Amino acid sequence: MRDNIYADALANVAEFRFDEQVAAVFPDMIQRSVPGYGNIIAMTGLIAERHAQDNTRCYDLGCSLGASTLAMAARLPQRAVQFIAVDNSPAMLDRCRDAISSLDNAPDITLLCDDLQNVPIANASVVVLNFTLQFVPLAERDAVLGNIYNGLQPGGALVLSEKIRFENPVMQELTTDLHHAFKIANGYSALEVSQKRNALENVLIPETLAGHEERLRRAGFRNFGAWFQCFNFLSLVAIK
Ligand code: GEK
Repeated sequence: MRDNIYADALANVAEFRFDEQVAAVFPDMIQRSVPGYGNIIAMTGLIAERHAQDNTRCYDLGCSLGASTLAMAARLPQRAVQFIAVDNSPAMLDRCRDAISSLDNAPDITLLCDDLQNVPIANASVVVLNFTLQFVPLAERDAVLGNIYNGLQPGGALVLSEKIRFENPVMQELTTDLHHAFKIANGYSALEVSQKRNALENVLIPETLAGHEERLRRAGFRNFGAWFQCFNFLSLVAIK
């Protein structure tokens, strides 16, 4: 289904929420809004294949419709890993459950409808945070990363993908403009781009690459780096 949520002029643009309306159009919305999304999901599967250890867990925090979990599961057939997919949006999780159960040979995935901050991470070899930490209040992000570090097995990997901002104003303006051009090229109107930006204003709080690196270090990670970037969208991998 095509994302037309912000196509008509709205008298009041409400704060963005992951409700039924968004869940219904989510695959189209994220493909047309996040440059590199398809690559990041596919490579998440490859990273999981490299780092998953038997008799451990692979977590997908903020799983939406389960794209990252399914990419991991596809690369890890017949492996003794448990997949745990978490999202606090019931609309997303219902659709995720339907999508998984409609698959032939559906992988065994535990779905948790909860705030990811309530989910203890234990015996993990892979943890994925694909475009989710950006929605967690800033003051709570250190605890999320600490929880992940503590729950990872040695050799385990965290994939952290985020929209970022730049300290350098020229780079900030350039990447913002290019991201908007990407959305226009994908069929969104200038009105849709601007109303969506307003809806996300206080909901999606991007940080700089340096901010993410400092947090990873505070959490305990010593080995990490960016493996993908397109404009102001970045993915990091951190190894325990
Ligand atoms: C993908 N990873 O397709 N606890 C649990 N879930 C949360 C929380 C929270 N505190 N905050 C937000 N979410 C997915 C895409 S979308 C990214 C992730 C985007 C959930 C929220 O309900 C939504 O489903 C997801 O995180 C973010 O690769 O829409 O830009």
